[in-house]
Amino acid sequence: MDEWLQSVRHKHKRTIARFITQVENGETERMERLKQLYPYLGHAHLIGFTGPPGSGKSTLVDSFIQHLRQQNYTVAVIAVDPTSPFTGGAILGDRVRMTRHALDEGVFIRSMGSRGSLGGLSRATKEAVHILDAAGFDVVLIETVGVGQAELDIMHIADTVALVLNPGDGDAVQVFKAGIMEIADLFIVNKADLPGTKRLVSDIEELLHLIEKAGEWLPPIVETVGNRENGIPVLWDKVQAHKRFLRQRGSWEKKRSARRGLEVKEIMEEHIQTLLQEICETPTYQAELQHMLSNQQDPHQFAQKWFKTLLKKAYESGR
Ligand SMILES: Nc1nc2c(ncn2[C@@H]2O[C@H](COP(=O)(O)OP(=O)(O)OP(=O)(O)O)[C@@H](O)[C@H]2O)c(=O)[nH]1
Ligand SMILES: [Mg+2]
Repeated sequence: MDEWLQSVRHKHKRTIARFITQVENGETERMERLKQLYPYLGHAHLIGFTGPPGSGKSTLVDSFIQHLRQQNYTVAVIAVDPTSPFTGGAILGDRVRMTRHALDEGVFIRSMGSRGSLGGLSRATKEAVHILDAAGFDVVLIETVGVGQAELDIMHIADTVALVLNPGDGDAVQVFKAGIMEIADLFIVNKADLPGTKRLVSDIEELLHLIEKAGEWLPPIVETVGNRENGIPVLWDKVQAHKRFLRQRGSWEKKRSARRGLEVKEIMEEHIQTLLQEICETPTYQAELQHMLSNQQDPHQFAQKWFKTLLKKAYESGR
C-alpha cells in the first residue's frame, strides 16, 4: 500500500482535505487515486440530513457527532452549500456550529459547494463521500439544504435520508407535494420546544398513512431539540433500525449496487465530456466549424462526422 493510501486509511485530515480539494477542482489525476480507493468502499453508513434552510440541520449534526463519539464511532461530515457555487463554499455557520469537534481525530468536517451538476449534489460531493468511506469513517453525514434537486439527489448517495422539519414550517402537505417526503426514511421534527410540534407530527403521520405499504419501511417521526441534544439517542436508534431493516430485506446491497451503476454512467459521461472538450478546442475543428457555418451546411452531418472522430480518438487513446 503506498504512503498516500495509507495516510487516507489512517484518516489523516490533511491528506483527506487535500484530496477533496483535488476532487473539487476536477483534476483528472484524481481518477487514478479514486480507483485505488475502491477496494475499501462500503464500510460507512451514509446518512443524509436534508430540510429547509435554518431548520437546524447543522445543530443536529453537531449533537449527533457528539452522541456517536461517546460510543467511539468515527464520523465524517460533508455540508453541501448550495448558496455559494463558485467559492467552493465553506459555510461559516456550519463550521462554527461544529467547531467543538475540530480537534477530535475521529471527526472530519468539510463544507462543499454544490456546483457541478445543475443544482444537485455534484460529482465532487459523491467522490468526497467515497474518500471518507474509504478512509474508514463509521458514519458519514451529508447535510444538504432542501431547496431543489439536491434533496432528491441525496437519495442516490445516502443509505438513510433524514428530513428535518420544524413546527410552523407551514403546511406539511405542501412539502409532500414537492416530492421531498417520499425520499425520507426518517422524519425529524426539530425545534420541538416550539409550539405547533404536536400538530406537525400528526400531519406527517396522516400523510404517512396515505403512502403506507404492508411490509415496507414506515418512516418513524422523531422529535428533537437540536440545541439541547434532546432526542438524539432516539434518532440514532431509528437510524440503526433503518439499516437493520434494509439489511434484512436485502435492500442495503441493492441500493448500493444501484448507486454503483449510476456512478459507472457518470464516469463514462465524464470521459465523453473530456474528449468532446479536447476535440472542440482543436484548430481543425474550429476551422471546419466556421466553414460549415458560413456555407450553411447541415449541422447534423457535421456533428455525426465529428462524433466519429471522437469515437476514434477514444479508441486510440484507450479511454
Ligand atoms: N428553538 C430551537 N432552536 C433551534 C433548535 N435547533 C436549532 N435551533 C436554532 O436554529 C438556528 C438554525 O440552526 P442551524 O443548525 O444553523 O440550521 P441549518 O438547517 O443547518 O441551517 P442552514 O444550513 O443555513 O440551512 C440556529 O440559531 C439554532 O440555534 C431547536 O431544537 N430549538
Ligand atoms: Mg447548516
